Amino acid sequence: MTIALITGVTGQDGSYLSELLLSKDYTVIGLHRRSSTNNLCRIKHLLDNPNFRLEEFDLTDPSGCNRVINQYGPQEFYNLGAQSHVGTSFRQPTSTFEINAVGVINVLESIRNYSPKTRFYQAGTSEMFGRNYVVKNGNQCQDEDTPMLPQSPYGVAKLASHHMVQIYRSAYGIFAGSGILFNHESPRRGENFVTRKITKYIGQLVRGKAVGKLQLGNLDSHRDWGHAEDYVRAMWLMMQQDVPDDYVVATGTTHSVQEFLDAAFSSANLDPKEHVSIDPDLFRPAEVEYLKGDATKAKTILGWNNNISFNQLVLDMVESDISNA
Ligand code: NAP
Ligand code: G4F
Repeated sequence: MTIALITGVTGQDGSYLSELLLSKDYTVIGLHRRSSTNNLCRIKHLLDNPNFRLEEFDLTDPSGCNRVINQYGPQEFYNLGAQSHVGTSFRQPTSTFEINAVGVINVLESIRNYSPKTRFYQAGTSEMFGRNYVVKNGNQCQDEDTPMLPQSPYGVAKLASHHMVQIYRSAYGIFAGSGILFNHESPRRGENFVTRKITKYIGQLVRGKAVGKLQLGNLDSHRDWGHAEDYVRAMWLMMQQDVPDDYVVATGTTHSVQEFLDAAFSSANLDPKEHVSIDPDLFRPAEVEYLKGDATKAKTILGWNNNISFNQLVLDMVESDISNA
């Protein structure tokens, strides 16, 4: 049986990736931080699966990294753990860097020293591009060759780890690759990301439980939003190749936050103008204005495709939040 270790198993992507790997008969070791409250809600349906096990782990603890790598000698290691909120990274730059950059070095060092055949996936991000884009056939977009100029402490930390992955690949021959994933959402998305914040509020509104108006920040930025279920498939495909590499994973379409807001409210027959107000405190000190990925390389080499459209994604999230409100 193939053994995979997954950091960030309690998060959105960790839960979908665990399901995917279990469906492929992997043994999945979910690495999670000790918490004073129960944060296993996204994976509670997996806890009785005999091929799924949890181990306590923190990316900032090198000896713990050594312990799990030594204990399991996994074929694949998916590093999805991160302080993943861009806004928070402006308020907590040091811990964001510790987790998202130094934490990655901790894992790479453990693999290099104790299990050099382990294949390593790093959760890279379109946030690394910052304000940069290229123009292809008259289209503004980002691909693997677009220069990276991050605009947040989160983006800087992720770019540092992106470079580290490339160093461990070229200097030590480790099978390591970064997925440069553009925004991906789902009903399991954290509640303080803009899409889920909107759909959760709609659920409360429909059920008569909303308190006050929905407070939002910048509605003009554009994101390339896909569905997390589609994106974890790309992670797995990357680890099955003969040669490790980095890949952009994106839908190739972009929408403003305003467009997501309008689509979500209209799917519930509601008008956002009556329910939304702008809070200047929610604007970031620096913003990534425009993201639209070109995933040609992932489509050509990995055979990856996104199956779930923007409208289906919006509907999936709104319906789930109405059912669960
Ligand atoms: P998420 O839902 O916020 O999950 C993050 C996970 O990281 C949680 O399980 C969290 O554990 C864990 N974590 C945080 N600090 C840790 C530490 N010190 N040690 C070990 N684990 C730690 O994020 P996601 O949306 O699933 O994203 C997964 C990864 O992809 C992240 O690295 C993110 O930066 C990256 N990414 C996401 C997107 C996106 O649009 N979703 C796009 C590009 C890249 P707790 O439950 O204990 O907090
Ligand atoms: O939903 P967001 O917080 O996602 P953001 O900043 O794009 O980051 C996400 O995607 C990255 C990939 O590019 C990941 F690496 C990262 O881990 C995370 O998953 O914000 C999206 C946009 C921003 O422009 C933000 O300024 O929405 C704008 N926004 C407007 N009002 C808001 C809000 N964002 C949040 N979180 N909350 C608001 O009230």
